[in-house]
Amino acid sequence: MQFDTPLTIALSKGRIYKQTMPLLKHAGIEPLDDPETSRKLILDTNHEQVKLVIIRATDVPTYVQWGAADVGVAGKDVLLEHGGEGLYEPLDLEIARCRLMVAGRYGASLEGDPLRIATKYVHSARDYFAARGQQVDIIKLYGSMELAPLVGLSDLIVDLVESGNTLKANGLEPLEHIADISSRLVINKAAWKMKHNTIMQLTDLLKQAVEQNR
Ligand code: PRT
Ligand code: MG
Repeated sequence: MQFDTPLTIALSKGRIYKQTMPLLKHAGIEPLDDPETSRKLILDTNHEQVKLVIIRATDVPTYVQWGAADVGVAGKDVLLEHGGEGLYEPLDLEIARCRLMVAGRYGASLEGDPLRIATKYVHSARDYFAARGQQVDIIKLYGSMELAPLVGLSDLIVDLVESGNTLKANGLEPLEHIADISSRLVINKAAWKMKHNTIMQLTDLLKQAVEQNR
């Protein structure tokens, strides 16, 4: 495709970058550096007008919301916490799939008043237990949630589960399914208007690539 306007794409390193690359390639976009080996935060591509910015997964919606990037790729888990303000979310890229789940020690109960829940996903956890009509105390953590029930910090955790191996290795088990998670294409609302043709074309090509991957 032809890019007649500058376009900045926000991505995080790791699984999202790896799984987005083949989709971008289908759209004719290829980075000139590898973020896993380069320390650059702005990567040039084979199109002079197209740049990739490499940031933390949780920062992608913020960059796109404020227009620092025109488009981005973010996990639905991250979007649920961000709230989606200032963003369009037109396409499920069907990559980096996992499940948001309640987990605890083997045989842990979901009863208890109030239950203590340790999680990075404060909003999703609160909404889930509110819908069940259950009183909970949410303890915000930034990582290693699996530790919390083991040391008595919480009764349960809310975390992402893929294979289940991380839970198992720590003597925990999944208890309740909250949501299926995959990564989404997100678009800044102003860029969607100003750069409509370019972003529409990109979205269509990514959609084709997603369909071919099924
Ligand atoms: O790692 P960092 O702190 O830099 O940021 P991040 O964890 O947000 O980034 P990254 O790249 O790890 O995750 C980016 C996105 O990938 C997330 O926002 C999810 O949408 C998606 N994703 C898909 C996952 C997983 N699968 C996943 N398994 N993100 C994290 N995990 C972790 C999970 O938190 C748990 O610790 O892997 C562990 C569970 O995996 P299993 O296979 O043992 O069940
Ligand atoms: Mg991680």
